[in-house]
Amino acid sequence: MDKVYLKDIEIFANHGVFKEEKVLGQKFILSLELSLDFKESAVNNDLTKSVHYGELCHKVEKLFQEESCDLIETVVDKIAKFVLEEYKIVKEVKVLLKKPWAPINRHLDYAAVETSRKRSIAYIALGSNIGDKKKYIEDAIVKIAKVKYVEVIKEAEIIDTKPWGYEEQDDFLNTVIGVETLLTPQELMKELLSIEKELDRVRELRWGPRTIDLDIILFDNIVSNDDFVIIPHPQMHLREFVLEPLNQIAPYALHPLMNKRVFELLSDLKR
Ligand code: PH2
Ligand code: MG
Ligand code: MG
Repeated sequence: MDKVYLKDIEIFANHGVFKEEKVLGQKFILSLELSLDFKESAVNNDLTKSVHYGELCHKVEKLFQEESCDLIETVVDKIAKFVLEEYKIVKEVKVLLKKPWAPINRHLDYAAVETSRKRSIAYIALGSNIGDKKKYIEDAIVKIAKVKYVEVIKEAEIIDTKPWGYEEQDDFLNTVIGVETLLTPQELMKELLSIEKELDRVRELRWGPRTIDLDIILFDNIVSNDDFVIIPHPQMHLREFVLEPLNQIAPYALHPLMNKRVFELLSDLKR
């Protein structure tokens, strides 16, 4: 991947936990590393297909001084999200912030934090089998689209399906959507759980009836065993109600553990 760097920009600002830091201010040293593909801009000598680092530097400096934060962690996260929102061509950004005058009663070169954020593609499966199922699914999609740093980019058809796993329950409506997001899988999962709550979800029976179920199916090519979000979804390859709609919007998406594309998983399952 190509890179654009801004290294060691000196900015005076008022971030800090202590009151004195907010009043007096201090020197900060900020560095950015942007990952993008600027081949087209290079070949055509065209700045519009890359990132103007001068403009970037001034915009970031303005954001940096706009408000005072207690934590430099908050500052780097804000800058990383800003860069990805402002420059669609940037795929990933790393932000390093040094505080050489950190008032901790010691001599030190600097205290610093670093973070990175990237643009990710995730697929979310939606299911409902209680009440106005279609409305629950549509409302969930509207709510997902309103989440900050989440954009719905693809929607499959809503399909009727027979209950899978626990069969003594009403038929389901299911679909899958694709989103582009700056959130991590954990952050996205938190948002989905809160939307489930807003849409009357109560958890009683595993695989039992629900107003709405929102599951992250795939997230880039991430494999995660995190208890809170397991990715890929451990049963996705066994469920036609997931693979069928997913195949409509992302037939070539890759299952990173099975090393198969969605259309292959679907034809394997149907056989
Ligand atoms: N979800 C389950 C269990 N069984 N069956 C269908 N048809 N659709 C679902 O969304 C579904 C299910 C647990 O998440
Ligand atoms: Mg589920
Ligand atoms: Mg679920």
